[in-house]
Amino acid sequence: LALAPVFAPASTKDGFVEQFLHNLNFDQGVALSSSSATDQYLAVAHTVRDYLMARWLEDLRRQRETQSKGVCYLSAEYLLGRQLDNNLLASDLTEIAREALAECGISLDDIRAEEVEPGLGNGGLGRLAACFIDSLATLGVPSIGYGIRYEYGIFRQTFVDGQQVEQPDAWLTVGSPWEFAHPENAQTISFGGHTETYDDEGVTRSRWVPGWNVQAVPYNYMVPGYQNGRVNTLRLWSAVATDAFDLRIFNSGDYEEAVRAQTFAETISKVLYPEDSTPQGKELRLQQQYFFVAASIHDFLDNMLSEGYDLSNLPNRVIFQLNDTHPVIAVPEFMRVLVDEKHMEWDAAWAITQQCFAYTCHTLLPEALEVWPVELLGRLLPRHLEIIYRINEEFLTAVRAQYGDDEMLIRNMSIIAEHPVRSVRMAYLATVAGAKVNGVAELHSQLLREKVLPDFDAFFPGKFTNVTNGVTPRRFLRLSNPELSRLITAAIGDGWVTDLERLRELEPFAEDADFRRAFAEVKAANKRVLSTVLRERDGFAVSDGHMLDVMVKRLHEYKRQLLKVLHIVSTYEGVVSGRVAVSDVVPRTVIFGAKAAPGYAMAKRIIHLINAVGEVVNNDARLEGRLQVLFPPNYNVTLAERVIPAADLSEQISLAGKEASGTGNMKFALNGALTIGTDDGANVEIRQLVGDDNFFLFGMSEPEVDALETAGYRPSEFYQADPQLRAAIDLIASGAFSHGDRSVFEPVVSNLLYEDRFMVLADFASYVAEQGRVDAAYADQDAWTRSAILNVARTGFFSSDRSIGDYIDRIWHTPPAL
Ligand code: 26M
Repeated sequence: LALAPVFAPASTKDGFVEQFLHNLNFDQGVALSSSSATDQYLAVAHTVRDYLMARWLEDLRRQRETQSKGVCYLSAEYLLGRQLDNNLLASDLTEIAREALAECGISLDDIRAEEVEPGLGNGGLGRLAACFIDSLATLGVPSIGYGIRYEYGIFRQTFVDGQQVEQPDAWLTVGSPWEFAHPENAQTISFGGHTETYDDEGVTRSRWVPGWNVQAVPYNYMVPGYQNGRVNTLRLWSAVATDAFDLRIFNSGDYEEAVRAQTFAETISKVLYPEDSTPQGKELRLQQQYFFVAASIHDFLDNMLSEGYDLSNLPNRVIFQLNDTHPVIAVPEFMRVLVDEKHMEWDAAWAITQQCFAYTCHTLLPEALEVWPVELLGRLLPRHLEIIYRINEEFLTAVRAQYGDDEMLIRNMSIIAEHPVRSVRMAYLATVAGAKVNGVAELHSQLLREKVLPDFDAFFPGKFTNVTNGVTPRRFLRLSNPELSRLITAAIGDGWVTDLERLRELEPFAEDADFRRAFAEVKAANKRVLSTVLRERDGFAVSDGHMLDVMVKRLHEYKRQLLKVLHIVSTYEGVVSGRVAVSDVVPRTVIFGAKAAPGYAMAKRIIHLINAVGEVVNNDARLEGRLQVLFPPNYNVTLAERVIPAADLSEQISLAGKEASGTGNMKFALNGALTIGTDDGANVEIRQLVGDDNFFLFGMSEPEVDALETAGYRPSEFYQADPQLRAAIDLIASGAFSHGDRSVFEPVVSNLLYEDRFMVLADFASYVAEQGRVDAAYADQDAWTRSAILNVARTGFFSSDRSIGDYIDRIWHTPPAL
């Protein structure tokens, strides 16, 4: 009965047409002749879904039935991007769909444009999670992704007078055809209340008496592997009120209050927090975190374990991978289930927990490390706070046993910080609890061990490891750059799509003049496509024949968009002051894309400055159109897929030691852009792989940054000593980009001169000199193309398939694919 055959449409044009028309009629309730583009998009999506369904149901069943070890990837963010194209590619239906729709008088390209991307993430961390679930499915790893189904994803960015204005991202308004709600599998998640002890046949136990609860309703998303017949699951939780949301009000019978209180529960999954580096310690954010990890853990324990499962075997059955500290509250929740609910001994439960979790750190910035005030945690999750205290006590006892009563060491290693307010350090909790802790690039992992958590590295030998990030070659090469994909496949076959190291076979083609010509034509074609997109999307006119110089990433001071701005201003100033002949300016179009956290005032000022500089530079006839600055609003995955394949130059210019890895850097190199970058994050590994001749390195190294910091950094000295830098800063300060109003960018200028935490001024001269080398190199187009080809050929290492392989070898030890 359970094995009743599942219907799958025929993988032919006619099969697709039939299913499409069926879905248009029966799901959308419209005839083809009266259907809107939205109807058509939804019906196409449902059709693709129908092809994948049989495989999905089969994989869901297998994952439940096999008791082999699997991965639960816990992430508060998944920045998925559009699904239709990806799912068509994965199921090898793209051409069939195109022909089928053409027969109905519909263009597949028009249909694609209808999809609103699910932007359930901020930036690198969320996009990494999306790449990882793609690789997990493609590699056939038993796994499930767990997260939150935010009703509003990352805000839509608009510019008003050059300043960022945020709009809500109502991505669900036409409904999402890729999700399946399962209210029958909802979990009840509790909050608040108090704890108590009780006598259980002579054993004193603790229990949590919660104050309120919400329902967590799972929504399943298909995650198809690339043409391998596998379909994994992404399970995102949505909050709905229970009948008895606030247990106190419910019991008192205050009906109106009970109804009013219900809407409150549903705020939990309402909106993604748009910060990507500075946690604000907001109560709702902690509610979100506990909400999704508690639901996920219970979902796994309830549905994935066989009857009467011996919990001491859990380490052979599951590993929960913590994507940064956001899901770390899972650790005390898991302990609470084992000890309070399953009545396991503390020591046994802790031994299991320490094998079932692993933690990935994504930062080095101290302000980005999450801490939760004890007051807040104790109010929301009183039992979890008790458990954290006990974990800490036993940990510190072990530290004392090894090192004696070194009070400074104990304070430094304690999971509980005492200042400025008593708080739980989530990274420390994750490090103590995790079987492994990994950084996301070689340099980052090294600095994590040596600078951020050295005491923990000494205390837990072998716990720290590295897994360098990667990106999925399906979305970021095969789909986003179809022309380059065709060229590569014509040269070396199509095995690279799932075995990206095979791009190495392209190396000899760098010496082939015909191949170089074809490669350059692809780049030019991609620029024309981008130019059309930016004209239609934003009304921009992109000049022909320019070097396309791109800096796209979240706006943050450490990423140093300001360094790029100073370079632009300096070039502009050179021409208008007569220091440089305009004919000597190598024509460039600089493209920025960046969202600022809404509460990050300096980041927003920098956005304003970029727009203001663009306004002036783009309209000054003295530049003869040789320098263009474009800042399309609302940079997202969809735009990334257009910009990256068109880029000549990739800007990866963070202060050394601050960017954990970067993943945009990998996407650009894979698409044949050359990088100008510092020795930071994964740039280090990119440069090692592509070779010094094919990478523009500048700036201080991390040890040099460290030395300058120690010696005392005074940015004004750099300003005084460098006339070119002085002229650029003076021009901004003069009001040249703010209609003569000196006050507008005064905070930016002052910050650079008197603080400059990320040493923009110290690296300015080196950056400008290296940009000179970029200009010179670009003059020899054929040599540039040769370098670009070598970048593609040598960066196959950065496939997320390789990253996942490393997680399996170094951390998860999961068996090979089913
Ligand atoms: C925390 C608290 C409250 C609200 C939001 C947050 C938060 C959300 C996202 C904090 C950090 C977040 O992301 C950090 C991030 O994206 N880090 C980047 O991770 C990438 C993948 O590993 C790296 O490539 C980048 O270098 C790193 O900056």
